[in-house]
Amino acid sequence: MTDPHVATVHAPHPTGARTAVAAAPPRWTVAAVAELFALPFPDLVYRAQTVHREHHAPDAIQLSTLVSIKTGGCPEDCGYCPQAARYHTGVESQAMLDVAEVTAAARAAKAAGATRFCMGAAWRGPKARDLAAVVEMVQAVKALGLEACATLGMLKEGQAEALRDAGLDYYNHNLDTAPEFYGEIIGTRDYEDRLATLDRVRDAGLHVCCGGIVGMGESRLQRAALVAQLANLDPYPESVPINHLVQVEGTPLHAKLGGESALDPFEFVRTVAVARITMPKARVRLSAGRRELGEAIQALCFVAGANSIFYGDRLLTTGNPDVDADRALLARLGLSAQA
Ligand code: SAM
Ligand code: DTB
Ligand code: SF4
Repeated sequence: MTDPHVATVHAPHPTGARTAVAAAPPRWTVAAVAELFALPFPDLVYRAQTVHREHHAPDAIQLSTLVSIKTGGCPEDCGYCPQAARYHTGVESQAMLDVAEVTAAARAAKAAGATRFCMGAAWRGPKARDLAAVVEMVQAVKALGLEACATLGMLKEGQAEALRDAGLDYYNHNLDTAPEFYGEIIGTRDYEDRLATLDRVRDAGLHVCCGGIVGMGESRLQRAALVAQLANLDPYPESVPINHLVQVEGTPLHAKLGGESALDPFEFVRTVAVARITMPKARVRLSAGRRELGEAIQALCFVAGANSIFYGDRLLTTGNPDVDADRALLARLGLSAQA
Protein backbone atom coordinates (compact mmCIF):
# COMPACT_ATOMS: atom_id res chain seq x y z
CA MET A 1 0.00 0.00 0.00
CA THR A 2 1.41 3.38 -0.87
CA ASP A 3 0.24 6.30 1.12
CA PRO A 4 1.94 9.57 0.26
CA HIS A 5 1.31 11.00 3.70
CA VAL A 6 2.70 8.07 5.56
CA ALA A 7 5.61 7.65 3.18
CA THR A 8 6.91 11.14 3.91
CA VAL A 9 6.95 10.67 7.66
CA HIS A 10 9.41 8.43 9.38
CA ALA A 11 11.67 8.21 12.36
CA PRO A 12 14.94 9.97 11.67
CA HIS A 13 16.79 6.66 11.32
CA PRO A 14 14.22 4.56 9.51
CA THR A 15 16.55 1.69 8.73
CA GLY A 16 17.44 1.38 12.39
CA ALA A 17 20.94 0.39 11.29
CA ARG A 18 23.01 -0.42 14.34
CA THR A 19 26.59 -1.46 14.59
CA ALA A 20 28.10 -3.61 17.30
CA VAL A 21 29.74 -0.51 18.76
CA ALA A 22 27.53 1.82 20.76
CA ALA A 23 25.13 3.22 18.19
CA ALA A 24 23.30 6.41 19.07
CA PRO A 25 19.61 5.74 19.78
CA PRO A 26 17.18 6.99 17.17
CA ARG A 27 16.38 10.62 17.76
CA TRP A 28 13.27 12.45 16.75
CA THR A 29 13.84 15.80 15.17
CA VAL A 30 11.25 18.46 15.89
CA ALA A 31 10.64 18.62 12.13
CA ALA A 32 9.83 14.88 11.96
CA VAL A 33 7.43 15.19 14.90
CA ALA A 34 5.85 18.28 13.32
CA GLU A 35 5.28 16.26 10.14
CA LEU A 36 3.31 13.76 12.17
CA PHE A 37 1.19 16.56 13.62
CA ALA A 38 0.49 17.80 10.10
CA LEU A 39 -0.90 14.49 8.80
CA PRO A 40 -4.58 14.34 7.87
CA PHE A 41 -6.41 13.41 11.08
CA PRO A 42 -7.50 9.91 9.91
CA ASP A 43 -3.98 9.06 8.74
CA LEU A 44 -2.47 10.18 12.01
CA VAL A 45 -4.99 8.28 14.13
CA TYR A 46 -4.63 5.20 11.94
CA ARG A 47 -0.87 5.23 12.34
CA ALA A 48 -1.14 5.74 16.08
CA GLN A 49 -3.68 2.93 16.45
CA THR A 50 -1.45 0.64 14.36
CA VAL A 51 1.58 1.33 16.57
CA HIS A 52 -0.62 0.94 19.63
CA ARG A 53 -1.74 -2.56 18.59
CA GLU A 54 1.83 -3.66 17.98
CA HIS A 55 2.72 -3.03 21.62
CA HIS A 56 -0.42 -3.02 23.76
CA ALA A 57 -3.73 -4.75 24.22
CA PRO A 58 -6.05 -2.34 22.40
CA ASP A 59 -8.84 -2.56 24.97
CA ALA A 60 -6.88 -2.27 28.23
CA ILE A 61 -6.78 0.98 30.16
CA GLN A 62 -4.59 1.41 33.21
CA LEU A 63 -6.11 3.28 36.16
CA SER A 64 -3.94 5.53 38.35
CA THR A 65 -5.35 7.33 41.35
CA LEU A 66 -3.85 10.59 42.54
CA VAL A 67 -3.79 11.89 46.06
CA SER A 68 -2.44 15.23 47.15
CA ILE A 69 -0.31 14.45 50.21
CA LYS A 70 0.67 18.11 50.66
CA THR A 71 -1.63 20.70 49.18
CA GLY A 72 -0.94 24.37 48.43
CA GLY A 73 1.59 26.92 49.67
CA CYS A 74 4.16 26.07 47.01
CA PRO A 75 7.05 28.54 46.62
CA GLU A 76 7.32 27.96 42.86
CA ASP A 77 5.76 30.17 40.17
CA CYS A 78 4.40 27.70 37.58
CA GLY A 79 1.92 29.85 35.65
CA TYR A 80 -0.70 27.12 35.38
CA CYS A 81 -0.72 25.97 38.98
CA PRO A 82 -3.42 26.64 41.56
CA GLN A 83 -1.07 25.53 44.35
CA ALA A 84 1.55 28.27 43.98
CA ALA A 85 1.41 30.38 47.15
CA ARG A 86 1.93 33.60 45.20
CA TYR A 87 -1.34 33.30 43.22
CA HIS A 88 -4.77 33.88 44.76
CA THR A 89 -6.65 30.81 43.69
CA GLY A 90 -8.48 29.89 46.88
CA VAL A 91 -6.23 26.87 47.48
CA GLU A 92 -4.95 27.16 51.05
CA SER A 93 -1.71 25.68 52.30
CA GLN A 94 -2.46 22.53 54.26
CA ALA A 95 -0.38 20.24 56.46
CA MET A 96 0.97 17.03 54.99
CA LEU A 97 -1.34 14.03 55.25
CA ASP A 98 -0.23 11.39 57.72
CA VAL A 99 0.55 7.80 56.79
CA ALA A 100 -2.81 6.54 58.04
CA GLU A 101 -4.70 9.00 55.80
CA VAL A 102 -2.63 8.05 52.78
CA THR A 103 -3.07 4.35 53.50
CA ALA A 104 -6.83 4.79 53.72
CA ALA A 105 -6.86 6.64 50.39
CA ALA A 106 -4.74 3.93 48.78
CA ARG A 107 -6.99 1.20 50.12
CA ALA A 108 -10.04 3.00 48.70
CA ALA A 109 -8.29 3.46 45.34
CA LYS A 110 -7.51 -0.23 45.17
CA ALA A 111 -11.08 -1.17 46.09
CA ALA A 112 -12.31 1.08 43.27
CA GLY A 113 -10.06 -0.74 40.79
CA ALA A 114 -6.92 1.40 40.53
CA THR A 115 -3.59 -0.39 40.12
CA ARG A 116 -1.30 2.60 40.58
CA PHE A 117 -1.36 5.16 43.36
CA CYS A 118 0.38 8.48 42.82
CA MET A 119 1.25 10.83 45.69
CA GLY A 120 1.69 14.49 44.78
CA ALA A 121 3.17 17.27 46.91
CA ALA A 122 3.21 21.02 46.34
CA TRP A 123 6.92 21.39 46.98
CA ARG A 124 9.85 22.78 45.07
CA GLY A 125 11.44 19.56 46.26
CA PRO A 126 11.29 17.42 49.40
CA LYS A 127 13.29 18.34 52.51
CA ALA A 128 14.95 15.44 54.36
CA ARG A 129 12.14 15.30 56.92
CA ASP A 130 9.49 15.30 54.16
CA LEU A 131 11.22 12.50 52.34
CA ALA A 132 11.30 10.32 55.46
CA ALA A 133 7.51 10.71 55.73
CA VAL A 134 7.02 9.86 52.03
CA VAL A 135 9.20 6.77 52.43
CA GLU A 136 6.73 5.48 55.03
CA MET A 137 3.82 6.26 52.74
CA VAL A 138 5.43 4.40 49.85
CA GLN A 139 5.98 1.38 52.07
CA ALA A 140 2.33 1.44 53.14
CA VAL A 141 1.10 1.72 49.54
CA LYS A 142 3.34 -1.13 48.41
CA ALA A 143 2.10 -3.30 51.27
CA LEU A 144 -1.37 -3.06 49.73
CA GLY A 145 -0.07 -4.49 46.46
CA LEU A 146 -0.39 -1.28 44.45
CA GLU A 147 2.19 0.27 42.17
CA ALA A 148 3.51 3.40 43.85
CA CYS A 149 4.31 6.69 42.13
CA ALA A 150 5.32 10.03 43.65
CA THR A 151 5.65 13.56 42.33
CA LEU A 152 7.44 15.71 44.86
CA GLY A 153 9.34 18.22 42.73
CA MET A 154 13.09 18.37 42.17
CA LEU A 155 15.19 15.66 43.81
CA LYS A 156 18.60 16.12 45.38
CA GLU A 157 21.37 13.55 45.36
CA GLY A 158 20.40 10.35 47.14
CA GLN A 159 16.66 11.09 47.32
CA ALA A 160 15.70 8.97 44.31
CA GLU A 161 17.65 6.07 45.82
CA ALA A 162 15.82 6.45 49.14
CA LEU A 163 12.48 6.34 47.32
CA ARG A 164 13.57 3.33 45.31
CA ASP A 165 14.67 1.53 48.46
CA ALA A 166 11.24 2.19 49.96
CA GLY A 167 9.72 0.35 47.00
CA LEU A 168 8.66 3.26 44.79
CA ASP A 169 7.98 2.13 41.22
CA TYR A 170 7.60 5.44 39.32
CA TYR A 171 8.60 9.04 39.81
CA ASN A 172 6.59 11.69 37.98
CA HIS A 173 8.39 14.84 36.92
CA ASN A 174 7.11 16.64 33.84
CA LEU A 175 9.00 18.69 31.29
CA ASP A 176 5.69 20.52 30.92
CA THR A 177 6.35 22.24 27.58
CA ALA A 178 8.89 22.95 24.86
CA PRO A 179 12.22 24.47 25.91
CA GLU A 180 11.44 27.53 23.77
CA PHE A 181 8.14 28.22 25.53
CA TYR A 182 9.14 27.16 29.02
CA GLY A 183 10.40 30.58 30.14
CA GLU A 184 6.96 32.09 29.57
CA ILE A 185 5.43 29.67 32.06
CA ILE A 186 7.97 29.03 34.84
CA GLY A 187 10.74 31.20 36.25
CA THR A 188 11.74 29.51 39.51
CA ARG A 189 13.34 26.40 37.97
CA ASP A 190 14.72 25.88 34.52
CA TYR A 191 14.52 23.11 31.97
CA GLU A 192 17.98 21.85 32.93
CA ASP A 193 16.84 21.43 36.54
CA ARG A 194 14.04 19.20 35.34
CA LEU A 195 16.35 17.14 33.16
CA ALA A 196 18.74 16.74 36.11
CA THR A 197 15.96 15.35 38.30
CA LEU A 198 14.90 12.99 35.51
CA ASP A 199 18.52 11.77 35.28
CA ARG A 200 18.59 11.12 39.02
CA VAL A 201 15.34 9.16 38.80
CA ARG A 202 16.61 7.08 35.88
CA ASP A 203 20.02 6.49 37.43
CA ALA A 204 18.40 5.20 40.62
CA GLY A 205 16.58 2.59 38.54
CA LEU A 206 13.11 4.05 39.04
CA HIS A 207 10.63 4.07 36.18
CA VAL A 208 10.16 7.53 34.72
CA CYS A 209 6.77 9.18 34.38
CA CYS A 210 7.23 12.37 32.38
CA GLY A 211 4.92 14.37 30.18
CA GLY A 212 3.57 17.84 29.78
CA ILE A 213 0.66 20.22 29.43
CA VAL A 214 -0.91 21.44 26.22
CA GLY A 215 -3.36 24.29 25.78
CA MET A 216 -1.14 26.91 27.43
CA GLY A 217 -0.98 29.08 24.30
CA GLU A 218 1.97 27.22 22.79
CA SER A 219 2.24 26.76 19.03
CA ARG A 220 1.93 23.42 17.25
CA LEU A 221 5.67 23.50 16.62
CA GLN A 222 6.19 23.90 20.36
CA ARG A 223 3.92 20.92 21.03
CA ALA A 224 6.06 18.97 18.57
CA ALA A 225 9.18 20.16 20.37
CA LEU A 226 7.80 18.94 23.71
CA VAL A 227 7.05 15.51 22.27
CA ALA A 228 10.51 15.37 20.66
CA GLN A 229 12.10 16.18 24.03
CA LEU A 230 10.17 13.37 25.69
CA ALA A 231 10.78 10.85 22.91
CA ASN A 232 14.51 11.62 22.89
CA LEU A 233 15.00 10.94 26.57
CA ASP A 234 17.17 7.86 26.57
CA PRO A 235 15.29 5.67 27.17
CA TYR A 236 11.97 7.44 26.72
CA PRO A 237 9.65 7.51 29.77
CA GLU A 238 7.64 4.43 30.67
CA SER A 239 4.68 6.68 31.46
CA VAL A 240 3.74 9.84 29.58
CA PRO A 241 1.00 11.99 31.08
CA ILE A 242 -0.57 14.35 28.55
CA ASN A 243 -2.38 17.08 30.48
CA HIS A 244 -4.79 19.58 29.02
CA LEU A 245 -4.39 22.83 30.92
CA VAL A 246 -7.07 23.21 33.59
CA GLN A 247 -7.47 26.95 33.80
CA VAL A 248 -7.85 28.02 37.40
CA GLU A 249 -8.88 31.56 38.29
CA GLY A 250 -6.04 33.44 39.95
CA THR A 251 -3.28 31.79 37.93
CA PRO A 252 -1.37 33.82 35.31
CA LEU A 253 -2.49 31.48 32.54
CA HIS A 254 -6.13 32.01 33.42
CA ALA A 255 -5.53 35.77 33.30
CA LYS A 256 -3.84 35.40 29.91
CA LEU A 257 -6.26 32.98 28.30
CA GLY A 258 -9.44 34.18 30.03
CA GLY A 259 -10.81 30.74 30.82
CA GLU A 260 -11.26 29.90 27.14
CA SER A 261 -9.47 26.83 25.87
CA ALA A 262 -6.49 27.86 23.76
CA LEU A 263 -6.61 24.58 21.90
CA ASP A 264 -8.77 22.91 19.28
CA PRO A 265 -9.72 19.58 20.96
CA PHE A 266 -8.61 17.67 17.86
CA GLU A 267 -5.17 19.11 18.44
CA PHE A 268 -5.20 17.46 21.85
CA VAL A 269 -6.02 14.13 20.17
CA ARG A 270 -3.19 14.74 17.71
CA THR A 271 -0.79 15.27 20.60
CA VAL A 272 -1.82 11.93 22.11
CA ALA A 273 -1.40 10.21 18.74
CA VAL A 274 2.04 11.68 18.17
CA ALA A 275 3.12 10.66 21.69
CA ARG A 276 1.95 7.12 20.94
CA ILE A 277 3.83 6.94 17.63
CA THR A 278 7.08 8.35 18.99
CA MET A 279 7.00 6.39 22.29
CA PRO A 280 5.44 3.09 21.21
CA LYS A 281 5.82 1.15 24.44
CA ALA A 282 4.98 3.92 26.88
CA ARG A 283 1.77 4.20 28.82
CA VAL A 284 0.26 7.37 27.41
CA ARG A 285 -1.95 8.81 30.10
CA LEU A 286 -4.94 11.00 29.42
CA SER A 287 -4.37 13.25 32.41
CA ALA A 288 -5.69 16.63 33.60
CA GLY A 289 -8.56 18.22 31.71
CA ARG A 290 -10.64 15.14 30.92
CA ARG A 291 -13.80 16.65 32.36
CA GLU A 292 -13.48 19.65 30.10
CA LEU A 293 -12.59 17.55 27.03
CA GLY A 294 -15.78 15.51 27.22
CA GLU A 295 -16.42 11.87 26.47
CA ALA A 296 -16.28 11.96 22.66
CA ILE A 297 -12.82 13.53 22.62
CA GLN A 298 -11.64 11.09 25.29
CA ALA A 299 -12.89 8.21 23.12
CA LEU A 300 -10.86 9.58 20.21
CA CYS A 301 -7.82 9.76 22.49
CA PHE A 302 -8.21 6.07 23.32
CA VAL A 303 -8.35 5.31 19.61
CA ALA A 304 -5.23 7.46 19.17
CA GLY A 305 -3.31 5.34 21.66
CA ALA A 306 -4.01 6.67 25.16
CA ASN A 307 -4.09 3.70 27.51
CA SER A 308 -4.17 5.14 30.98
CA ILE A 309 -6.21 7.68 32.94
CA PHE A 310 -6.17 9.38 36.29
CA TYR A 311 -9.03 7.70 38.03
CA GLY A 312 -10.75 9.23 41.04
CA ASP A 313 -13.09 12.12 41.73
CA ARG A 314 -10.25 14.62 42.10
CA LEU A 315 -6.88 15.28 40.51
CA LEU A 316 -4.80 17.22 43.08
CA THR A 317 -6.94 20.30 43.69
CA THR A 318 -9.27 20.30 40.67
CA GLY A 319 -12.05 17.99 39.54
CA ASN A 320 -11.88 14.83 37.50
CA PRO A 321 -14.74 12.73 36.09
CA ASP A 322 -16.47 10.69 38.81
CA VAL A 323 -15.39 7.11 39.18
CA ASP A 324 -18.89 5.96 38.22
CA ALA A 325 -18.85 8.06 35.05
CA ASP A 326 -15.45 6.64 34.09
CA ARG A 327 -16.58 3.08 34.68
CA ALA A 328 -19.63 3.72 32.52
CA LEU A 329 -17.54 5.33 29.76
CA LEU A 330 -15.10 2.40 29.66
CA ALA A 331 -18.00 -0.04 29.54
CA ARG A 332 -19.70 1.87 26.70
CA LEU A 333 -16.45 1.76 24.73
CA GLY A 334 -15.79 -1.92 25.47
CA LEU A 335 -12.58 -1.05 27.31
CA SER A 336 -11.42 -2.80 30.47
CA ALA A 337 -9.32 -1.75 33.40
CA GLN A 338 -5.87 -3.27 33.15
CA ALA A 339 -5.59 -6.02 35.77
N1 SAM B 1 5.22 20.16 42.83
C1 SAM B 1 5.75 19.12 42.06
C2 SAM B 1 6.33 19.59 40.75
O1 SAM B 1 5.80 20.50 40.15
O2 SAM B 1 7.31 19.02 40.30
C3 SAM B 1 4.78 17.99 41.80
C4 SAM B 1 3.31 18.25 41.59
S1 SAM B 1 2.86 19.21 40.17
C5 SAM B 1 1.22 19.68 40.54
C6 SAM B 1 2.78 18.00 38.88
C7 SAM B 1 2.38 18.42 37.51
O3 SAM B 1 0.97 18.68 37.47
C8 SAM B 1 2.98 19.67 36.90
O4 SAM B 1 4.28 19.47 36.43
C9 SAM B 1 2.01 19.93 35.76
O5 SAM B 1 2.43 19.24 34.60
C10 SAM B 1 0.68 19.35 36.26
N2 SAM B 1 -0.29 20.43 36.51
C11 SAM B 1 -0.31 21.28 37.56
N3 SAM B 1 -1.32 22.17 37.46
C12 SAM B 1 -1.95 21.88 36.28
C13 SAM B 1 -3.08 22.44 35.61
N4 SAM B 1 -3.72 23.51 36.09
N5 SAM B 1 -3.48 21.89 34.45
C14 SAM B 1 -2.80 20.81 33.94
N6 SAM B 1 -1.75 20.25 34.54
C15 SAM B 1 -1.31 20.76 35.69
C1 DTB C 1 0.48 14.94 35.90
O1 DTB C 1 1.09 14.97 34.82
N1 DTB C 1 -0.74 15.45 36.09
C2 DTB C 1 -1.18 15.28 37.45
C3 DTB C 1 -0.01 14.45 38.07
N2 DTB C 1 0.95 14.39 37.01
C4 DTB C 1 0.57 14.86 39.35
C5 DTB C 1 -1.53 16.54 38.14
C6 DTB C 1 -2.60 17.34 37.45
C7 DTB C 1 -2.93 18.50 38.32
C8 DTB C 1 -4.08 19.32 37.79
C9 DTB C 1 -4.36 20.50 38.62
C10 DTB C 1 -4.78 20.20 40.03
O2 DTB C 1 -5.66 19.35 40.25
O3 DTB C 1 -4.27 20.86 40.95
FE1 SF4 D 1 4.55 24.01 42.94
FE2 SF4 D 1 4.40 21.82 41.42
FE3 SF4 D 1 2.48 23.70 41.33
FE4 SF4 D 1 4.85 24.23 40.28
S1 SF4 D 1 3.41 22.64 39.60
S2 SF4 D 1 3.66 25.60 41.64
S3 SF4 D 1 6.19 23.15 41.70
S4 SF4 D 1 2.97 22.42 43.05
